[in-house]
Amino acid sequence: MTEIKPHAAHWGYFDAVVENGRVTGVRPFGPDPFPGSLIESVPDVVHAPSRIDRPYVRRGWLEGRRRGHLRGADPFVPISWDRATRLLAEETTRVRAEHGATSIFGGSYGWSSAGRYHHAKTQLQRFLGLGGGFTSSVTAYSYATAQTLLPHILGTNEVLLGRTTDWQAIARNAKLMICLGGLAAKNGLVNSGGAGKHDYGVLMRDARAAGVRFVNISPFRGDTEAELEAEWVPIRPGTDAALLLAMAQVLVEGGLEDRGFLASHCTGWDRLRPYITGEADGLAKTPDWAAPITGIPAATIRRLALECAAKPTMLTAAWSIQRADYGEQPYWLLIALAAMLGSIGKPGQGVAFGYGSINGMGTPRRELPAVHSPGIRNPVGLYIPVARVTEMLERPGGILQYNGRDITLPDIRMIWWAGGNPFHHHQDLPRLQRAWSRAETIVVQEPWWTAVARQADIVLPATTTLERNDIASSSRDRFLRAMHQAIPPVAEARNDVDMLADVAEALGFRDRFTEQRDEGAWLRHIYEQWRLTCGRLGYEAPDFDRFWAEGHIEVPPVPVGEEYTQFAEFAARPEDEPLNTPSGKVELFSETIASFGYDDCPGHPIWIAPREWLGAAAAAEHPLHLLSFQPATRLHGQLDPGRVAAADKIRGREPINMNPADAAARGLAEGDIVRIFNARGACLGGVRLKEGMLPGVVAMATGAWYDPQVPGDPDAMCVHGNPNVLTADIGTSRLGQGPSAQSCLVQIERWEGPLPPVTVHVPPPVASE
Ligand SMILES: Nc1nc2c(c(=O)[nH]1)N[C@H]1C(S)=C(S)[C@@H](COP(=O)(O)OP(=O)(O)OC[C@H]3O[C@@H](n4cnc5c(=O)[nH]c(N)nc54)[C@H](O)[C@@H]3O)O[C@H]1N2
Ligand SMILES: Nc1nc2c(c(=O)[nH]1)N[C@H]1C(S)=C(S)[C@@H](COP(=O)(O)OP(=O)(O)OC[C@H]3O[C@@H](n4cnc5c(=O)[nH]c(N)nc54)[C@H](O)[C@@H]3O)O[C@H]1N2
Ligand SMILES: [Mo]
Repeated sequence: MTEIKPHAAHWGYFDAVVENGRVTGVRPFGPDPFPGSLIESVPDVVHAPSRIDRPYVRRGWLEGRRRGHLRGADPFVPISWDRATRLLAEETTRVRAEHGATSIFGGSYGWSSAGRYHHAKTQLQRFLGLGGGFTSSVTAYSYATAQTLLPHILGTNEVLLGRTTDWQAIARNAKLMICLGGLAAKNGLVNSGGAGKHDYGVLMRDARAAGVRFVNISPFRGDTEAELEAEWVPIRPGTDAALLLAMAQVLVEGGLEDRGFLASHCTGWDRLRPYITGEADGLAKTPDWAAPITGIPAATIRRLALECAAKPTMLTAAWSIQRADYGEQPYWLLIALAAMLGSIGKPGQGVAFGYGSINGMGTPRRELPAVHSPGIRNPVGLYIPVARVTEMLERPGGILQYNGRDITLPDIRMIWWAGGNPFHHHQDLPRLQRAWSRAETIVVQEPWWTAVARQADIVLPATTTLERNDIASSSRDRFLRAMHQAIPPVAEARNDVDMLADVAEALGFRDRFTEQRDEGAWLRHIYEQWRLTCGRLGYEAPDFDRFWAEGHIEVPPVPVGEEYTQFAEFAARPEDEPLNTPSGKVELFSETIASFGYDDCPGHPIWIAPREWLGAAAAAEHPLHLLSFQPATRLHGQLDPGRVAAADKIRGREPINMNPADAAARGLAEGDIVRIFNARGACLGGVRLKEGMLPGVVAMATGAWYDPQVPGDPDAMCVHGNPNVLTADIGTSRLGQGPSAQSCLVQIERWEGPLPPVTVHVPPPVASE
């Protein structure tokens, strides 16, 4: 018997085809003009050999090898759910009693699933919060640096997360769009909370058709698709701040800056201007100064600056630009450039971040919230900026400076992770693995034997979304999806909520955790809460039963012509509609940031050479700049066991994009297996030649599951191609403390040895007690 079940994922809505209790296929969601290929991997991953079939405990943990012991090599002992529940209740009680609530790290960063109720991290944090508290984390790997910076400068993070000036406004008003990092088509395959309509590509092509000229400023030509007919301006990674300063200098030299706007809408121009002209430090930031830094000819810099001043211009940067050393600076300077052009708040102009980073940025939409899961109360106020996890483990009792605060780092004894994979997402994995060993007990909830599950002491098998009912929803998407359970749980997998509810019961707070609602009652509850809010905002959503039966809701589109420009009110009436900054204006100099006294992020934006870049002395030994970008064939590590990711690999290894000249200089050809290395680590990859890569720059997608040749050895090579064995783990600055994955130098050589097998897609060794 064949059944069709409505469902959704971060990579799109789909119908699951179910035969005899198995997902055997998918069908794209009707209204989606471009469903993308990622849904094709769904049946493969749901029934993958790497699914975790039952709870396990690391044998070394049972034998007392805990704090100080490197994880990843010991076999796992299968245990019952009852025993797992008992162990977890005992361990949380013991750790809290002996070391206090802050010794449990529950930051648990990660994308988890699109379903808003069974959201693993949210449920884990509710559980840990109700149980007495935990050390948490703030900000996201995606844009941590900007999230911390932008409230100081523009008083909002909407310019980063949405709602931003929409594509309709850009198409109708702008004539030029400058895109740092391009507008990569593959990034639009995805949206957090699900994409009902992948209209990202359609919208930018419409803008092109309406006459917007695109400029792709990026080391990679492929960061804009051919239809946009963009001018490609190759730039050395990590040097965007220098380019923007030189464009600013051209404007000042020509008297082209909008002095009226700078006076009425900005503060601090008097501090930034002398830095640009060189009056402050004796170094004018001219195009001739920037040319050798950026690799962009001075004439091109000058031409671009003059064109911006002559035409209605939208400025944007990909989120990747701030996931790099001193990533605060290019973002702040892009805002400064928009301020100098006086374009902030003008129809379809100004500045916003991430049009090329995710589906739904700039999609015309009403201001409606997303359905969200129940809230979290953490009685412990302690948190770290998300990407400082290794440092937290390494330096208990130490001070971490962050955004004007001094955070005393906790002594972590227990790590509990659900819905994220630090052995995918974190930088310098060899260093993380060493720091990770400081915990006494590590708990991981995962559907698959990913690297983080292999680095755990207690492994809890979670269901996938196909095995439960849920609601997919995102404020960046006009659709809402009923996710119907398609199949029974695979093997002994259980829902995250249910496993936590059982531990809560053993600890005496089950009813407070579940609020005595089951899955059905929770879905009805969070939906009806959302419907109430929508009603107040002027949208009448159908009741829950109708929504559930029909499988989705489409919120009516914004009428054509009703375009949205962010900051329009502020631009028109700065006195009455001030920004939420200390001055009420755009802060080109921030007294607040200056007061922190950070030399790595002073009071106005500056050029600081990255620690690792092509201009650094270290480039002599490791002469290639490695960019690690978001994969076209997966969502991070998710879907890696699926057919789409497998088809793209080279002899099972992640491809590394290289300019043919860099390959030839090393005697390499398309399809060769190479070893990519630096002082931090090494991995294998497969050569893919790309004419559109700036020479000296190589690029590898994230997400091939970390597969050390010797499990448990932090110095072992990853045989599969996870770039995070190579990346540096340093906060962008003391302000943002974001990840700086994009600042990374490497060398590449042919792999001469026999090709080690990739073993990470089958379960690790199992043993008896
Ligand atoms: N070098 C480098 N590193 C990067 C980046 C980069 O550009 N370069 N980008 C960074 C960015 S922007 C991000 S957002 C991060 C992403 O990092 P993550 O969000 O940690 O990556 P995912 O692979 O999506 O991890 C989600 C995990 O949740 C699991 N999961 C899925 N559904 C469920 C569920 O229902 N229950 C439970 N318990 N688990 C579930 C999946 O199996 C998966 O292992 O990576 C960061 N890392
Ligand atoms: N298919 C797919 N889509 C995704 C994701 C996924 O895993 N798969 N992940 C999603 C997530 S969590 C996020 S945060 C977003 C991230 O969105 P982004 O951060 O925008 O994505 P990236 O692919 O890391 O970077 C975009 C491009 O920036 C360019 N770039 C890198 N460094 C520099 C630099 O120094 N200067 C300039 N000018 N350009 C540079 C690179 O060539 C790269 O291709 O993507 C989302 N979209
Ligand atoms: Mo992200």
